[in-house]
Amino acid sequence: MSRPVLRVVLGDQLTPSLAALRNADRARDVVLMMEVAEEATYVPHHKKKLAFIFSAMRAFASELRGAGWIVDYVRLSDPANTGSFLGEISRSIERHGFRKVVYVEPGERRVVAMFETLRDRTDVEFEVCEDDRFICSKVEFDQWAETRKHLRMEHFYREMRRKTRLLMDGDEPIGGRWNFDSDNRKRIRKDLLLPQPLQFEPSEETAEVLKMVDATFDTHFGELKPFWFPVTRSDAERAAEAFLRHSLPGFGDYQDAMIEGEKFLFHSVLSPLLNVGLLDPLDLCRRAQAEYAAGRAPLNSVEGFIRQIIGWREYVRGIYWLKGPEYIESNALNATRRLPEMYWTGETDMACMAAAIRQTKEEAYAHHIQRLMVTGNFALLMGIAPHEVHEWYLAVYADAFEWVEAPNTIGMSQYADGGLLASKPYAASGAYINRMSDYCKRCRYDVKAKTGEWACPFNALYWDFIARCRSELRRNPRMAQIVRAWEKMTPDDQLALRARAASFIEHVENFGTDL
Ligand code: FAD
Ligand code: DLZ
Ligand code: SF4
Repeated sequence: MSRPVLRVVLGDQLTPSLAALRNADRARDVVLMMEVAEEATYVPHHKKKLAFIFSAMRAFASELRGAGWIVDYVRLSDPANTGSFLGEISRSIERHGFRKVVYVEPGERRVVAMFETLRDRTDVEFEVCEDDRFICSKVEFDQWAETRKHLRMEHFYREMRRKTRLLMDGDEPIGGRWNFDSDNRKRIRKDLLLPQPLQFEPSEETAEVLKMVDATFDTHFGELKPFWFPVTRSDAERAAEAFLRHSLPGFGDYQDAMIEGEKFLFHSVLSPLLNVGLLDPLDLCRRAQAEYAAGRAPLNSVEGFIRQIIGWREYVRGIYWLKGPEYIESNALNATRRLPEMYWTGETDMACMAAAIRQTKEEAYAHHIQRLMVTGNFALLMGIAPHEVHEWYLAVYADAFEWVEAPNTIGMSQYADGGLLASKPYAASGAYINRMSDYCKRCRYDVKAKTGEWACPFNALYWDFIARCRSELRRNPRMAQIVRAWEKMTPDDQLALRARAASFIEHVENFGTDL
C-alpha cells in the first residue's frame, strides 16, 4: 500500500479535477488549504478580493469534504497560524508526519520560489504537477514563441482556435474571418436595456469571512459591502449561465463602450471565477459557442468573448512564464513618477478617472477599456513608474494574479516591455474617451480644449508623452507618423502643450490629484 501524502491546494486552485488531487487515496491523504497573512498583505489587496478568496477557499474545502476528502484547513484566525505558505506547509508536514507533498505549480513566480525554498530545506519528497487548467501549456507556448519573430496575440489566437476547434469550419474560421473586432466599437444608445451580473446573498460562512476581513484588513483599499460575488461552484455556474443568456448577445457590439454609472455593461465579470478555478475556460467557451449555434448570440459577440479567453488570457500567461522575473521590472520608456494618491481616493475632477477608480473601490472591478484607456492610459501619459502601476492593479482587482495582471499592465498598458506584447502604446487623448463614453459630457474639463486651465488633461499629456518619448516611439512604425506630426507643430503650439502638461503634472505631483 502506498504511503499517504499531503496535497496542497492554493487559493487560486479551487478545482476538483486539479492535478494534485488525482490518483489520490481520499481515505488517507490530506488536502492542505491555508489562509495566510503574507498572501493577504504582500500588496494591500482590496477588501472584497480578500473576502472573495477566503470565502471561495472555505466553500471549496466544504465541497472537498462532501466528496470524501480529509481537509486540513488553516484559518487566518488560528492562533498557531504562522502567516506564510512556508510556515504552514512545514507545520502540516510535522503534524501529519507525511514524507511526500504533492502540489500544482503556483501561478506566480513569487510562490514558485517559496515552494522551491521549502523543498530544498526539507528531506520530504515534493512532487510538482503541471497546471493543466490552461489550454496552452508553458512548453507549447515556448515552442510557438521560438518560431516567431513577433509574439503577436492574433497569431497565437489562431493556433488556439485550431487546437480547440472552437468556431471552426474545417480549417477555416466560421464566418470567414478570425476576428470581428472592427464590428465591436459601438457607442451605447441611451435607451438600451442593460443586463446586470447575477448577485448573490452572502452565506453564513461568507458573513463570517466579511467580519474577519473587516476587522483584520480595515486599512486596505476598497469597500467590503455590499458583497455579492459568487463563491461556490454552483453559484459560479449560475453567474456564467446568466451571462451567456443575457449579456453575451451584446458583448461584442459594446465591448469598448463606457458609460457613467454603468459598471458592467455587457461584460461577464467572470474573471475572478475563472482565475481561482471555479469556472473552466474551455467549458465556458464551448457554452458560448453553443449560444451562437442556437442562434441566441451573434458571431461578433461569441468570437470576441472566446478570443478574450483562449486568445488574450492564454497568451498573457504564456508571456509571463516565457519572460524572466525581470519582466515586472521592465521600464522601456524610463517612467519614474510616483503613482498619484488619487488612484487610491478616486478624488479628481476628471470624470473618466473618478468613475473608473470609484467603481474599482466599490466593486474590485472595472472593465477592460476602463483599465486600459482610462487609468492605464493616464499613468502612461503621466510617466508613472510601471512597477507602481503594476502593484496598484495587483492590489485593487478581484481577478488580479500576477501571471495575468503583469503582462496586461507592464506590457499592454504601460508599454514598459518596449513593445513585446503591444504593437504600439495604448496612448490616447481625450478624443478617444469622448468617442467611447459619455464621461466628457459631465466633466469639468473641456475635452475639445488642448490648453488652458480647464482643457482636458489627456490632450496636453498625450502630446507631452509623444514629445518626451519620441526617440523610443520613432522606432515603432505605428507611432512614427505621430512623432512626425508633433515635430511639424509650430514651436508656439509645442510650447503651449508642454507648458499645460508640465503645470498639470506639477500640480498632481504636489497634491496627489488635480483638485
Ligand atoms: P470580459 O470583458 O467579460 O472578458 C471575458 C474574459 O476574457 C475575462 O473574464 C477574462 O478572463 C478574459 N480576458 C479579457 N481580456 C483579457 C486580457 N487582456 N487578459 C487576460 N484575460 C482577458 N485580467 C485578469 O483576469 N486579471 C488581472 O489582474 C487583469 N489586470 C489587467 C490590468 C490592466 C492594466 C488591463 C488593461 C487589463 C487587465 N486584465 C486583467 C484584463 C481584463 O481587463 C480583465 O480580464 C477583464 O476586465 C475582466 O472582466 P470581465 O470578466 O468582465 O471580462
Ligand atoms: C491572493 C491570495 C490571498 C489574498 N490569500 C491567499 C491565502 O490566504 N491562501 C492561499 O492559498 N492563496 C491566497 N491567495 C492566492 C495566492 O496569493 C497566490 O496568488 C496563488 O497561490 C498563486 O501563486
Ligand atoms: Fe476624461 Fe477629459 Fe473627458 Fe474629462 S474631458 S472625462 S478628463 S477625457
